[in-house]
Formats: sequence, structure tokens, C-alpha cells
Amino acid sequence: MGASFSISPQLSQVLGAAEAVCVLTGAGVSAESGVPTFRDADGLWAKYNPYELATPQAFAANPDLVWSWYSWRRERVAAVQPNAGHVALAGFASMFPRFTLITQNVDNLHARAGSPEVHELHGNIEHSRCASCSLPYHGDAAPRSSIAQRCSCGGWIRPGVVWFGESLPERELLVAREAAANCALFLSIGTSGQVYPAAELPLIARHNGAYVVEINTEASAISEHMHECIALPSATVLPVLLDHTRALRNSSRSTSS
Ligand code: BV8
Ligand code: ZN
Repeated sequence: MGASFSISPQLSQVLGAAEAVCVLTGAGVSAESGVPTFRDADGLWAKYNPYELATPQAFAANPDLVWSWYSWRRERVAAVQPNAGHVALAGFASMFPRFTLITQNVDNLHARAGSPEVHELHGNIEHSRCASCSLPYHGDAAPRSSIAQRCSCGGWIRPGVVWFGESLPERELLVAREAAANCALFLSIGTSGQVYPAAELPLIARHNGAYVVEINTEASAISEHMHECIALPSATVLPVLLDHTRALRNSSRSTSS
């Protein structure tokens, strides 16, 4: 078992009483599954300049390079398993009257861990579409090739992710902003808080009265806006928080019934 930590009285109180909880995850929540994060020393970006690859300009300039990077990532993600942090978050979904899980990750691991509803702000690496006519090429239909493929209309097939400079899916961003503005507890997990507009969500939550907690192994660009920071791995912290929440809410249910 990893390092133990004590749950603050404030966090315990809100876990026991919250009607609505909102969670934002980033690449750090998948790190313990063996998926490299974007900004850690050995992160994906360490090998590539994100502005070289994760932009529509890069894809237009060199579709093979960008497509092969995503094909490699897709294979890599398909080969790993969700970790205890993903599984605990799936368990959180049934702990509160309202629970909203928002992710910046495109690795599909929350869904594979059993989370019933995942709001993907940056798309999903399993989804591809034609850059010209938007025809979807999901799952097996997406060519597993290392070079870019053309759609029947002649356009390039691109990854179904949101690149830098591209707008986020409107509905998902609206749901995320609504949930952040109307929750009693906001957990920011495994994100360096550098990418916008996702990084605004914890600030929206705090501004609207939520208790905001960061679970991140290092300080992030938004740590200063948190009520508390738990600098431990998410796969260690989240199962402990879930067990604590279950005990609190079962005991309060039995005393009230
Ligand atoms: C947009 C998909 C504009 C692709 C990604 C202000 C407002 C609006 C936009 C901007 C703005 N300022 C700047 C911008 C532009 C830009 C941006 O934010 N740039 C940053 C870099 C400055 N934003 C955009 O371009 C967005 N688009 O707003 O468009 C617009 C407006 C109107 C009309 C048209 C356009 C689009 C952003 C989406 C980009 N796509 N991903 C792909 O995945 O390939 S972002 C990419 O980075 C991933 O999604 C990733 O999740 C995300 C953020 O990184 P993190 O998840 O935080 O990962 P990171 O490695 O950084 O951190 C991991 C953390 O975990 C670390 O701190 C580490 O310590 C910790 N950790 C590690 N292990 C563990 C752990 N924690 C806990 N447990 C562990 N075990
Ligand atoms: Zn097409």
C-alpha cells in the first residue's frame, strides 16, 4: 500500500454531505497505467514539441507524422489497463446525488474502468473522422496504419481529438462549466493546469463556493487556487477517498433511517 495520508476534516465533511461533486482529470490519472503524461520529464511532449504535432497546421503539413504519432499512442493505450484511480472514480459516480466526471484525456481509460458518463473535453483517441467531410472512422474502421489514410471523399482521416487552436466540443464544455459552477466539491486530479479552457474549471468551482482539492504529485499552475493539495499519486489517494466516502454516507444513511 502506498503512503498513507490523513483526510482533512473539511474534505471529510464535504465528502459526507455533498449533493453535487465534480471531477476534472488530466494525464496524471493515467500515469500509473503506464501512459506517459504530457509534461513530466519522460512525458510524450519531451519527445515531441506539442505545437509540432497536436495542431491542424502540423497535420496539414505532415499527415503521416501526426497520424503515426496517434497510431502509436492508440496502440499504447489499448495495451494498458485502467488503474485503481480510474476504478475508484467509477465507484464515486454512485456515491452522490450528482456526480460529473470531466477529462482532458483522450485515452478512453475512464470508460474502460466503468465510469458511466465521461465528458471528454479534448475528444477520444479511438475516434477518427475525415478532416474534409467529417465522416466518422471509429474503432476498427480507423486505419491502424502508420501512414495517414484518405477518406472515400479524398480528404485525410484525422484523429478525433481537439488540437491546440481548435474549439472544444460546445456541449461538453457547457456541461463542464455548469457542473463546476454548481458543485459542493471539485477535485482536480493529475493535471498541470496549463491547458485552457479546461484549467478554468477549478477556478469557476471555487468562485461559486465549492471546496476545491488538487490531487497531483507536483504543484500545478493552479495549485494556488485550491483549498488543499494532496501531493500523492491518484491511484493511492482515490481508493482511500472512496472507502471513506462510502463509510460516511452509509453510516449517515443508517442513522437517519
Ligand atoms: C481553444 C488532445 C481557442 C490532443 C489536448 C486561454 C483561453 C483559451 C485558449 C487558450 C488560452 N490560453 C492559451 C490558449 C491556447 C491553448 C492552450 O491552453 N495552450 C496552453 C498550452 C498555454 N488552448 C487551446 O488551444 C484549446 N483550444 O481554446 O481554442 C479557440 C477559441 C475560440 C474559437 C477557436 C479556438 C484546445 C486545448 C486542447 C489541446 N489538446 N489534447 C492530444 O491529446 O494529443 S491538450 C493535452 O494536454 C491533453 O489533453 C492533456 O490532458 C492536456 C493537459 O495536460 P495535463 O492533462 O495537465 O497533463 P500534464 O502532463 O501537463 O500534467 C500531468 C500532471 O499530473 C503533472 O502535473 C504531474 O505532476 C501529475 N501526475 C503525474 N503522475 C501522477 C500525477 N498526479 C497524480 N497521480 C499521478 N500518479
Ligand atoms: Zn471524407
